[in-house]
Amino acid sequence: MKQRLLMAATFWTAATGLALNIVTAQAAEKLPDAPAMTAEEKATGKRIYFERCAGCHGVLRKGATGKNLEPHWSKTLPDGKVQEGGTLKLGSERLGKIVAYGTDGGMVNFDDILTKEEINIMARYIQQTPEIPPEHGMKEMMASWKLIVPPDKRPKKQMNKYNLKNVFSVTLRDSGEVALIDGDTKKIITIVKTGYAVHISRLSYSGRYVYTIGRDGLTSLIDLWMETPAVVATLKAGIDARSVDTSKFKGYEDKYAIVGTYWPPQYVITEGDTLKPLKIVSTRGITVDGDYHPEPRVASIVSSHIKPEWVVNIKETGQIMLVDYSDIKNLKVTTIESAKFLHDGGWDASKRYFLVAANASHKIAAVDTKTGKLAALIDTKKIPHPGRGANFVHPKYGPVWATGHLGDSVVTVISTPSDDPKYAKYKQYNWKVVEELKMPGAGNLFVKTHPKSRHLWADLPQNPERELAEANFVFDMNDLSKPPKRIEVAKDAGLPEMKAVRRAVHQEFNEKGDEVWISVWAGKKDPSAIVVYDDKTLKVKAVIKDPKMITPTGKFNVYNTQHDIY
Ligand code: DHE
Repeated sequence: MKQRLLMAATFWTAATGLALNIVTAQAAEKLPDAPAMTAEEKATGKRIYFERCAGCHGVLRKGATGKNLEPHWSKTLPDGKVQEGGTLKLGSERLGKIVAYGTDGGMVNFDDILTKEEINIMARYIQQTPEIPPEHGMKEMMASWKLIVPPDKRPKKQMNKYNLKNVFSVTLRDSGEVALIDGDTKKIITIVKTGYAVHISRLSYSGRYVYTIGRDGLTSLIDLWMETPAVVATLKAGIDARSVDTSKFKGYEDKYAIVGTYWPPQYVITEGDTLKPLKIVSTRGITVDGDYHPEPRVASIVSSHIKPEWVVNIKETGQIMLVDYSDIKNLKVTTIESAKFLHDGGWDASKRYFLVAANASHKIAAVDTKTGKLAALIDTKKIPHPGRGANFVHPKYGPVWATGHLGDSVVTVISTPSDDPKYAKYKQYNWKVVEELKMPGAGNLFVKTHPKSRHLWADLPQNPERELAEANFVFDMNDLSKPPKRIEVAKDAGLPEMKAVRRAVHQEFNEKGDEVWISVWAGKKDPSAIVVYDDKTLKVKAVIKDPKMITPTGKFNVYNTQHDIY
């Protein structure tokens, strides 16, 4: 039986199978030429690389959470020896096997996603010199900006009868769309065209506008007040992107948006209600180790509630930037050193501290947005991946924030500070890992709870075992010593058996905090679903299915996203 991968850490940490050689500089061997490729094959390789590989290995292929995939690379070690490696050394046959079957070190297998011919193309493509994609400055952004409905032509009040607070913005990954679903009736309100494989949706302070960001950098602004909510502006902020947020501080409500891009490595500040680009800031620079990096990508961004600031996390440099938007002509940025490679994260319950995964360092970095300093760098098990994490009051340790792990079978629980005198006795635990809740395997992507819930939900979509990837695990916060209850999400969805794993991914609470929505993410051509559970009884309340609902993944409840409730 083919193993999807031994460690579920995989899809984030690819291609450890690539050989390394320690040699002296003089002994460097002559490498073969890159294999021949037709223009058509190169175009296919380029597309697949962008869709499947760039997220982990980087556009320049210098590696991040995935390995370096340049044809040849070398670096000088502290003892003066030169370490060399590269795809040319490995050759097409070996690379083809790595792409097809993955490696023990974490590279995911692609033989169930790509055809044999595509695998062969990829094995040859990554031996070619990486193309440097074009820059995307103000000229390109202005040319791409589309103001479809100007603010003065938009409604002055809500023109529909939906309970907007309980609307869910759902990523339909492979169709390049977002479905807006009425959380009360569970009916699809509308499906709007967006960028390719939207990563996240974020809300404006007022809750009127949804901002989505496609992997292709296309940012879309959706007005929920229209009779049928629709896209009112778009901006191509770059070529490859994952993050967007808005200004939430008093006096700046709905005024600005910020879009972070993987390529070019930069962020752009735009008008909040039009997406007109105002200022672009490059993130190229020096890593926490003191080396220059040409492609430090913008990972998570979050908007402060206590200052006119965004927390912008730079993946490859390990630097956390506090971007003060009170005067964007004279922009002040505080740069906080943490660890590599910064990825996703969320607020603690007080919304003073932002906790972000430095996944290659197996650490969580906590920033104090009040003092503008690093509050803590906490060692965890392998590859923390919190999504936005989960805040709750632990029966023994008080206020805590939790993260799951791609690389280990635990949910890590970290004590967080609180100004509330009733939690003063827990101060001794602050920033310590107070508990590691046992999961049945590695491969977690998201954990979720709600202030009104006593349940902590955790998924395992990247686990190699189908049965685990298709389920969710629910901890009872009143007694965390009990093993989590297993919820058979894919079975509950009532979908037919299929070749593709029906991954149960990403949980989101409704506005009231009494329902949990989980996506069943199958193949592009397979039926998918969202299963809605009653959070108290853990019983199925509804299954949302529709032929138009293709590959649902992330779900963002308007109220919870607007107020950062998790
Ligand atoms: Fe994500 C959040 C990057 C693959 C679903 N993902 C994030 C964030 C980043 C990121 C930087 C934080 C954004 C923020 O808060 O501002 N994700 C990446 C990648 O680089 C990676 C590893 C590879 C890639 O090529 O994109 C990747 N992510 C995935 C998926 O394959 C997932 C499971 C399915 C999908 O839709 O693509 C996926 N990522 C998500 C979701 C969130 C997310 C649902 C938001 C979680 C939340 O609750 O806020």
